[in-house]
Amino acid sequence: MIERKIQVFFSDLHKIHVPITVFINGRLETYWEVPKRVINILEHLGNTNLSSPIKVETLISIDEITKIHDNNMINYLQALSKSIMLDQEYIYPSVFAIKSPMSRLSATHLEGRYGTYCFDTEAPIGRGTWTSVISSATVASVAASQFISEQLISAYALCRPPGHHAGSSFFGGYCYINNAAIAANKLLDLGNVAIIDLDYHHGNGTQEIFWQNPKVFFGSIHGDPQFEYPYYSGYADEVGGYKAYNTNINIPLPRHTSGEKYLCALADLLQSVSEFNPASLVVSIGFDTYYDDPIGSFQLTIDDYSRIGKSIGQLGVPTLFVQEGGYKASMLGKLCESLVRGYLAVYRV
Ligand code: SP5
Ligand code: ZN
Repeated sequence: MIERKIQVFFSDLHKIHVPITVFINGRLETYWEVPKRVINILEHLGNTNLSSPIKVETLISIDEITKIHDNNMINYLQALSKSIMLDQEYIYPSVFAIKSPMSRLSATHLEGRYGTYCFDTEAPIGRGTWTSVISSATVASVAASQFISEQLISAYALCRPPGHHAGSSFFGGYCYINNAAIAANKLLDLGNVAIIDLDYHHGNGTQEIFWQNPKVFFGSIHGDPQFEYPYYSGYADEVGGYKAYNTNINIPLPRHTSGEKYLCALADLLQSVSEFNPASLVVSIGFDTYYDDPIGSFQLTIDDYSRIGKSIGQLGVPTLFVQEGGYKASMLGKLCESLVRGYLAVYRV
């Protein structure tokens, strides 16, 4: 019997990004995107025979990031984060550069300029944010590099903060840099790449980044933006730019979607992935589809993640999982294990 393991990559530097609150509807609410999310997954996997996680100690250069993101936005993120004192609280944007002809889209005041790039009040910045964000992108990048060099059939980038709401020149929704996009861009060395986004929220950033790229397929299953964040994208009629027509698929689902309904949607999406015939697959994995997640509304159970893993594994395409959301921190290890076991159980070379 072949030993079936998954190569997991992580960094400890995520721990210095610790916002406490998020500003929604005039209230300061709990910031669910916490260090314990990654700590729980690592601890849990450590107690299984599924992986010997690799700690990433380096940081990629800004040049690596600006292959995906606008140079000005990245320099701004760094400058703003570094301008914050060690003992200072996290800061939030309060003025947003909407698309009015009167809008000077890039203000000059450092804090005032926050709303040039950030589209909501859910991506606070503190002193540690920059380093954490770069470490998260590095985890994705190193995972993709080793995936290529060691011809892995699976790997797991345990990224934090998440990335799928960050686009080429915008960020928000707990995300700053798009880790999955950085990984996918590297994986293009192997041939066309498919990204499927299984976070509860639409991957608006990833969709935007590859909108005109016919070599990268993007498909997302998520809470319908008619009622769910991020509201402004994720509708079924978004099928890709004119250079990449029909390489983008959105499957919005209603509140309270069951595991059974979710798996039907996933089967449809995977059929399209299969037709695209990618050399590799990136799965933006969010566990905020779990029934007990504090912000999601879907009804998935622990066993459903094993079924998701199996459906993905049956494709037979080497797969890099990239961690996105999922906020029931104490359950994330178990949900992750279920997904990975499902995938490894059925994958055939
Ligand atoms: C990466 C990711 O999953 N980002 C998610 C950003 C979601 N922001 C919307 C949060 C709204 C929380 N509302 C909570 C209502 C609970 N009853
Ligand atoms: Zn999410």
